[in-house]
Amino acid sequence: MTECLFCGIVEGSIPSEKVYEDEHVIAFKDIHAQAPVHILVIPKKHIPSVQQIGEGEGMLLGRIFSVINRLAKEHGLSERGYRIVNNCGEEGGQTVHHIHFHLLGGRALTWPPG
Ligand code: D5M
Repeated sequence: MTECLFCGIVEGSIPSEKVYEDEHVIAFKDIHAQAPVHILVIPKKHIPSVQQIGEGEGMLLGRIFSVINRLAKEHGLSERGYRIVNNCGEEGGQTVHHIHFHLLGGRALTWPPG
């Protein structure tokens, strides 16, 4: 069994509330939701963080952002606006070391973040 929590979700050995899946990308509800809509969008491929994105990963990133766009529409966020967050490394607040993008919306979000 994998030691990576999100690889476990990809494999199905760890349960999740999936809202999207294709060959390369999955999206599921964040277990500690910080907004009415809080979805994590991840590549199935294990990439630890933004810092390990390789030259050949452009297509995958484009796909991730098109999934985010689709999910934002499906969850009624397109008109209202929303936030996409990536935490990178210790001081960036990253706790799960499999790259993921938070899609947050459904309330007025404040800035700057903590
Ligand atoms: O975000 C990691 C996020 O992962 C954090 O918001 C909680 C979420 N999380 C942790 N475990 C699970 C499971 N099992 N299902 C769904 N969501 C989960 P980071 O940016 O690394 O701080």
